[in-house]
Amino acid sequence: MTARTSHIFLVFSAFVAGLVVFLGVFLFATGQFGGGPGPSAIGGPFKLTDQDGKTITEQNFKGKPLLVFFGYTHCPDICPTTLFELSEVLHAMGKDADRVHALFITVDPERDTAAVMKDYLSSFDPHLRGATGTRQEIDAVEKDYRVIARKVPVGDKGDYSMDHSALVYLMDKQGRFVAPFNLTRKPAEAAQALRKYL
Ligand SMILES: [Cu+2]
Repeated sequence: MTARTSHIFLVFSAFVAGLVVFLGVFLFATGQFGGGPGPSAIGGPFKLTDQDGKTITEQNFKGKPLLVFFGYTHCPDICPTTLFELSEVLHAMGKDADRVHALFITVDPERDTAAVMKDYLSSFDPHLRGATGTRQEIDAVEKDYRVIARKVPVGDKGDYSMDHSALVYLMDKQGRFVAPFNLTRKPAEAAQALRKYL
């Protein structure tokens, strides 16, 4: 091997090594490395019923960014506050609010029928849609979004409240999880952040 060809060989090897590292990082970042879904795999297919009684799936929400929030209509504090804040962000979006989806999924389908959800959501921004389903359907979507929710008995008349995690999930137009959506900022700021995903 002459000095010149060995130099070319070295440069070529460095290039291939760089390519392998790049490909490895790319596959890891896109979750294709190792076969299974990565730790960031939040979301996925679902089948639920909206507040009008119509069947909805994740396919109905593709093409627009989606804000998803899990809760229940009997919630005394976190849910109404969060839905109010979401409504303010949607209002701050102006006409662009038509270009996003916002979905409130109940963790209490036994009480939150489609009709109850519809009535409850009439107090909030009209872009907010509600989803309920069978216990199995709700369990499945909770699992996919890593939502923790459990019944807590209140009094002795069979009444209960729900302890539940209260993240708002931002999904992109393709239905992939982006990040938790921060509502602890001014609605106009949150709206500006959301516009990046239109
Ligand atoms: Cu709540």
